[in-house]
Amino acid sequence: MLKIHHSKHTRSLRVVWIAEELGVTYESHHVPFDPATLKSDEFLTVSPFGALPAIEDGGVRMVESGAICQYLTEKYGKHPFRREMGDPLYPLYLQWLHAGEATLTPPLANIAQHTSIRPESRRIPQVAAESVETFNERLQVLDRHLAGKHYLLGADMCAADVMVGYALHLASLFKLLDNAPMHVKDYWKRLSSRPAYQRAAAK
Ligand SMILES: N[C@@H](CCC(=O)N[C@@H](CS)C(=O)NCC(=O)O)C(=O)O
Repeated sequence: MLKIHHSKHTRSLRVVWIAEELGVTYESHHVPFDPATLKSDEFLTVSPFGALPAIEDGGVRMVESGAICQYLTEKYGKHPFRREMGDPLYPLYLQWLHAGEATLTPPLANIAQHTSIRPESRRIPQVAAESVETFNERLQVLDRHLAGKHYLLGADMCAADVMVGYALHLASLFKLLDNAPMHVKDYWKRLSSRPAYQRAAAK
C-alpha cells in the first residue's frame, strides 16, 4: 500500500490531497516536524534531504511534492485530472504544476521561517515583510489567470490545482488571503470546500 510520510500543514498535504482526489488507498505515516526526527538516520533513509513529503509505493521511494504528485497522477489518475503531452492544455498544466512549488511557495516558506520556525534571534523581519510583498504580487498574476475560470485549466480540476492549492492553504493560515483579489478568493473557496481537501487537511 502507498505510504505517505506526512506532517500537518507541510507540503506532504499535497500528496495526501492528491491521493484523496484520486481515490488511492494509502497509509498516512505521521512524522513529527522537528529536526531530531527529520534528520535522524532512520528518516534520512526514506527522505535523503530530511524533508517532507516522502512516499513509499511498492519498491518506489520518492521525495519532492511536485514529482510525487505528478507520479501518482500519472499512475492512478485519468483525464481531466491528469493531462498528457498532445493535450493543448498540457503546457499550461505543467506550468502551474511547477509554479505551485517553485514560484508561489518560496515566499511563504520565508514568511514561516522568519516569523515562527527559526529561533527568534535568527529571524529577519525585513525578509518576512518583503516575502509578503512578493507573495501578493504573485497572487495578482494568479488572479488575472483565474478570471473566467473555475480551476487553473478552466472548468475541471487537475493535479496542478493541488500544487497551487497548497500554497493557498499556507497563505490562508498566515491570513494572507483575507485581502486577496476576488478570483483568488473564489478559487480558494472552491478548492477548500472539496471533500478530498477537507479529509487531507484533517490528517
Ligand atoms: N521542494 C520540496 C521542499 C520540501 C520541504 O522543504 N519540506 C519542508 C516541509 S513543508 C521540510 O520538511 N522542511 C524541513 C527541512 O528542510 O529541514 C518539496 O516540494 O517537497
